[in-house]
Amino acid sequence: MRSSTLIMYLDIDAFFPSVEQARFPLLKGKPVIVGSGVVASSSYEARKYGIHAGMPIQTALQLCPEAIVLKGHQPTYQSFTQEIFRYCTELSPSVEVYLDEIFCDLTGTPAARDPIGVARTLKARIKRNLGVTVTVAFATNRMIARLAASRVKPDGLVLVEEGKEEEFMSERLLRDVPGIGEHKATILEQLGIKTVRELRLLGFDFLRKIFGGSAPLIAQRLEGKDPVRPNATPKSISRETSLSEDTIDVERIESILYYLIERAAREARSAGLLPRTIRVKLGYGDGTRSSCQQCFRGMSVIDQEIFSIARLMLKRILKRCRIHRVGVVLADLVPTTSVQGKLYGNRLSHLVRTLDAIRSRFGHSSVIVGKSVNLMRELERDSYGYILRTPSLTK
Ligand code: DCP
Ligand code: CA
Repeated sequence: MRSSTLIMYLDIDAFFPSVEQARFPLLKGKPVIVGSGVVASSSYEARKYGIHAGMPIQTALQLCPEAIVLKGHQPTYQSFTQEIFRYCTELSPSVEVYLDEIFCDLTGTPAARDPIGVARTLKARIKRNLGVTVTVAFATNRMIARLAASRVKPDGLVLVEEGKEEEFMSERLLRDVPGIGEHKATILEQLGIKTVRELRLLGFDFLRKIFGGSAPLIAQRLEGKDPVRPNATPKSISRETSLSEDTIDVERIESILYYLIERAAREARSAGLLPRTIRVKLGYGDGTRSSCQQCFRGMSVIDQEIFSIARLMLKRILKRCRIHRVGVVLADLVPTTSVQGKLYGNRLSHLVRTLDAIRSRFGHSSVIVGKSVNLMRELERDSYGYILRTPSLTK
């Protein structure tokens, strides 16, 4: 049996639209778009027309007027990944899911003896039981596995042999290397440096000039190594959602804002982080946006305290125009341990901590408080909470 790490990476092809095509066979072979306002994902048939995630649906329909547009249904999508997660746990106890991506550590398991055979069986099982195709890649680390999968999509299967990581990496485009980012990749491209091989030729001093303190990490990645930074602190925690119908009803917008704050603040509390800045973002039916940012004088991760500031910010930026999207960002996060003083001492903080404890056992929507009550009749709920129309983001 091989002794080195073996990671299996699995990604569902055209996730949202594939699930819709599996649920409604009449959609098979047709250009399908899932999204609200903008394309969240499109089927491979729609991608042939140049349609891609993030594109306004209006533009997509100009490119392909016969495309079928669906709003999507998050709980159904979740049940598909849960089922695949279950299959993966039969192979290894170490399985992590990120929306439609699964990392499964097969190191030392019986599956590691014949990964390709195991993957073929798994792919067939998923196709038969769930009606969707997945791409599977194996490598000695997550980065290589993920990059390898992106090259063989859809319905792909690939294994990057141990010892071939550096060679595999040298052919990759810089913009595909995690940590380099769109902006730096564009600058380097303008200098005629497009691939990992080309950048490595320039040596570490050049990396230092471009990437500063991140240069050692980038250098390792360019060599095909993927040093995992344990528990890296996120820069911000965001929650945002588009509305099923645009509205000018301030009470409704405030309720949604309150709920988004509840969700973001709960994540900040569970990560032991305190935001120093809060940002409120609005998107209007006519495609325009406005946002407002403010630093806290005293820091807080208490829902009601954040909301009382956010509400004033909302009033400042609200235009007399129908709202399509509401978002909140908690930024400049600092660990609670680095902050002096009694942040958790008052009655409100006692309340949120009690709520956190109940919700972590019974789900977010087991208790509905504050302005979220106003959403009860309006939004669908699962045990996790009201269903946001956009996946939550932590950056
Ligand atoms: N998604 C979204 N908004 C985005 C990008 C993605 O809501 N801006 C959702 C819809 C996708 C799902 O996340 O179906 C998974 O994202 P992927 O990037 O894996 O894209 P797909 O699975 O749709 O396509 P691919 O076949 O390229 O993996
Ligand atoms: Ca996918």
